[in-house]
Amino acid sequence: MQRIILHLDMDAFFTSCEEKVNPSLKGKPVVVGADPKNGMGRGVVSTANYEARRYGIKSAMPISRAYRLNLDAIFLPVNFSLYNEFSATIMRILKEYSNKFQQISVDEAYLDITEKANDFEEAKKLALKIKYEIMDKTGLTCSIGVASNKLIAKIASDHNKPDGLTMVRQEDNRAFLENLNARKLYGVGPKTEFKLRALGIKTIGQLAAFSKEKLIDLFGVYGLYLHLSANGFGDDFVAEEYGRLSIGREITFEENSDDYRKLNDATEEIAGEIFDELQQEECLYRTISIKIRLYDFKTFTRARTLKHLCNDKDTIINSAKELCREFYGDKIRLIGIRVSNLEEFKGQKTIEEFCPTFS
Ligand code: TTP
Ligand code: MG
Repeated sequence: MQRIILHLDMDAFFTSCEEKVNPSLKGKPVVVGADPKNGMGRGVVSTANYEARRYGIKSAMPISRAYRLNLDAIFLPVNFSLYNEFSATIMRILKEYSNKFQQISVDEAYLDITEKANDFEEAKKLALKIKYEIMDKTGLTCSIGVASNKLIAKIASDHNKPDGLTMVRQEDNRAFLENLNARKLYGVGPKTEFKLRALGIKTIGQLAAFSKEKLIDLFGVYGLYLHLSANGFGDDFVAEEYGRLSIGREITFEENSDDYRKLNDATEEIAGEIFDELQQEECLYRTISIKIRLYDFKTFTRARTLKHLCNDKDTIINSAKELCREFYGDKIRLIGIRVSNLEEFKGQKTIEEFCPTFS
């Protein structure tokens, strides 16, 4: 049975949230990234709004480079709790449209709407309704792709950004992909692109027409994947919704540090962000883990599982600090904290109500 898959991706998500809560930013080039220090920091760009992208500023670029590209851009630090709040509203809206819902990242999700729309015309109406509802409830725009599988739906949502809606019927899969750069295929990065170029392949159409056997010879199973996806075949399974498995954050220090106070400060900062997200998601946790990366990139993880589910910030901080103690005096490059073994709050107000044996 042919399925109808919808992929939604918010437009310039982090900066759009910032503009929504601070409308004076609208129309100006805005860049969100860790440690911005007005463009002088050591962090990288998380995202840039479309005005800033005109200057060539993009995700993953060092902040210092973005600053050189546009001295007038406004640089903002990353405010995860704000984006999580918007994200939770958006995901709640989406879940109302289908229980076959799969959240991929903070601003991106798939919906299987086969049972909600008889054909692509109805699917288009549904997609527009989703766009209007998201605009109405959050004031943000998104781009949607609707197709017969996840691969094409994702490429389609990116096809006409921002505020786009791109429909690709199954019979049009090949034509839609024909002239797109092979890099648009999920999993094709710079290395594969380089190898494909050496074979004279630049577009997905050229990849589709290339010998399947030769691709398998050169790339193994991945070659078969390349052949099938270039020809428009892809996975169309959207799992029924399941809860979050874990919530985590990391901080890379500006300079490697053996100062335990810096480690403790970072622990408190990260724990605060994780706690905000736990509250957003209405989750309790049982396991706290830390990740420590040393100056030479040696990486260690340690974990503690509590007897009971827990919902407070101090337990995250205290457990993480205790687990970190082993690394006092080491030159540390990165610290990460994660809580897992999550369970939904189920409406209870306090931990005592949820778990009467606690305390
Ligand atoms: P994307 O959806 O890739 O980008 P975007 O929403 O900012 O812009 P677009 O309109 O092109 O979809 O990522 C969603 C958010 O994830 C983005 O706003 C910031 C964050 N992010 C990073 O922190 N680092 C990254 O390298 C990327 C790509 C995204
Ligand atoms: Mg996006």
